[in-house]
Order: sequence, then structure tokens, then C-alpha cells
Amino acid sequence: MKLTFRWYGDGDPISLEKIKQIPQMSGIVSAVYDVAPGGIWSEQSIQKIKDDANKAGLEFEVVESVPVPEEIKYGGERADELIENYCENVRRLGKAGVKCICYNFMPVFDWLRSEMEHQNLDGSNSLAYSEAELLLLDPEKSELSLPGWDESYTKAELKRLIAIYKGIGEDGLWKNLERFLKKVIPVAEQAGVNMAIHPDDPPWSVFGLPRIITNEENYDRFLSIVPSKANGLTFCTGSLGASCDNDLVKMAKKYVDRIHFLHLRNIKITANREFHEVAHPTECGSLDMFGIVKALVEGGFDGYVRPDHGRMIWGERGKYGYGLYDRALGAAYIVGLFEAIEKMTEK
Ligand code: DNO
Repeated sequence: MKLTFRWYGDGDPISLEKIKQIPQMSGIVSAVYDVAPGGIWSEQSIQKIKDDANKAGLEFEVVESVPVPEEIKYGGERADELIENYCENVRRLGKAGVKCICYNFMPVFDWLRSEMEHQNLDGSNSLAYSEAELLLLDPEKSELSLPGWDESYTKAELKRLIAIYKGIGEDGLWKNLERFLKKVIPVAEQAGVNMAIHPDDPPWSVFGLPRIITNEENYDRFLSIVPSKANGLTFCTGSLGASCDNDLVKMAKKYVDRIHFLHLRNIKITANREFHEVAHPTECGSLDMFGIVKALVEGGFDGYVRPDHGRMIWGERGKYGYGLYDRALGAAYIVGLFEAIEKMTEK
């Protein structure tokens, strides 16, 4: 495996030098942040990320994300043109040495949470989700703003988009995903890039919006649309694990050949559809981190790994989920977990 760390570019308060000091850190996961979804990334911007990373002794082989514009997801008039732009980004990234592109196909919202600073007993805080609380914020009915999303859309835009997606439903979303994959995956193969779809977070429908990258049945369907290695997965334990119906150890074992990117984080499930994010080790939450990594190592996993969201600890303030300290602790835990399991399973 290769250990990586998400870096939000020049605006990220965490410097590349600090990231490099985390033991065994191989590279960054980043993106071009000043082009709107659907636009083409300039080769200079891509090269600059790579040069900055390399100067700090880090690689730049993973992009998270090349966002899929809404019009591709709902199948608007410009979908084909936007898919062509997407393909161009894949080509350019491949040319610059990127090996893995993470993306998602969630309508309107990416991750959803009801609280950004959930107070934990130890004085730290973390992101939390309570379905009951979130539903009170239904953008169609409420004037309150959604945590994390208040500036992304105007209320009118949001209502329009939600209505469109309700109209196309899951079937329409699958159809549009298929159209996207059939064009993008052959380009990725040519470019030497593995595409890695991120699961929906949380992995169920919210506010009546269709969500389809959610469970084993849908993974099977997704992977069979284009049965190519380049059509792969970002296995995000915290996203998939929010649903107790997902058996993550079983899924890790089953899909290991198509998992190119691993997001490791733990959550504590406190009730049905209610959880908060915790420190990475198995003991701290509801997910069997050891079992998941063991299944992957035994299956020959050789993709990229990153510690996912951390709590805010030691008084750190910063981008929710993406502070330095708890993600660095998570990285050290991940390295230990892999080292122990790899040495135990060596023939
Ligand atoms: C949140 C992340 C997601 C992820 C995208 C990938 O912190 O896990 O925003 O980057 O869903 O496209």
C-alpha cells in the first residue's frame, strides 16, 4: 500500500513539509480547486501541484476529486459535452503521472452531516449525523441552512435540482452513470488511470434524492457496467459503515481487486441512522478496522490509503474533518496495522 494524505492546495493551513514528516507518507491527494465542476483543468495547474509535492519529497498520484457536474448526473442537454471535458481531464492527469482518480456520483450534496462540532467526552469534537436532526433541515421545507452546504447553492437552485432528481429517480441516475462510465473508462484505461468511485455518504437516500453507490448489491451492478480494472472503487469505511447492513469485512474481501483507494476512518453508531466520527482505531468506534485491513492485505491489496476525517483535538481549528493532528495519529495507526498484518500473513 501507499500511504497518502489529503492536501487542499495553497489555501490549506497544513504545509507539505508537515505532511512529509508523518512516518511513511508517500504522497498527497489533491485537486485543482479553482475550476468549476465541468471545466477543464489547465496543464500548468496540474503540473504546479505535482512540482510543489515533489519539492517536498512527496508524490502526486491520486486526485480527489474530479467532480462530476450535476448536468452529467441528471442527464442535461450538455451532458455529452461535459463528459468529453471530463475525459480531457483524465487524459491530462494521466499524462502528469496521476494513477488514481476519486470521484462520486451523489446528486446535489456530497457528504451530509447534521453537526460539524459534535462535542466528545474527551473534549475533542467531530462531525456527526443524526437523521432526525437532518430532516428538520430539509432544504425544500426549511429556511435553515445545512451544515457545510450553506454557501454552495441558492435556495432556488437547490429546489430546482432536487425536483429534477426526484423526477429521474434511481433508474435515471443509473442510466446517466452508465453513459458516463462507458465514455470515461476507456479513456482512463488509455491514460493509465484507475477511476475510483466514492460511496455515498451516508449510504442511503436523503431528502428524497436518489443515491445508488450504497451497498453490495449496487457495487455488483456498478462493477459490471464496465468490467474493467480501471472501473474501480474508493472503499470508504466511514461512509459504507454507517449502514449496519453493509458487512465491510466481507465487502473488502470480495472487491479487493477493484479497490484502488482506501479511506480509513471509524465511526460510532449510537442509534439507527445516527453516528459521530471517532478516532481511527477499532476500539474507538463501531467498525472492525483490523478485520477490514486484514481482509484487504490477505487479498493482495496494493492501492493507495489515506486516513480519512479526523476529530479536532489539542485545540486545533481548521477545515472540519481535515485537521493535522488526528489524521496524523490515524496515519500512524494505519501504518502499524498494515505492518503487523503484512508480517503476520507473510508466507
Ligand atoms: C469528505 C470526502 C468526500 C469525498 C468525495 C469524493 O470529506 O470523503 O467529500 O472527497 O465524495 O468525490
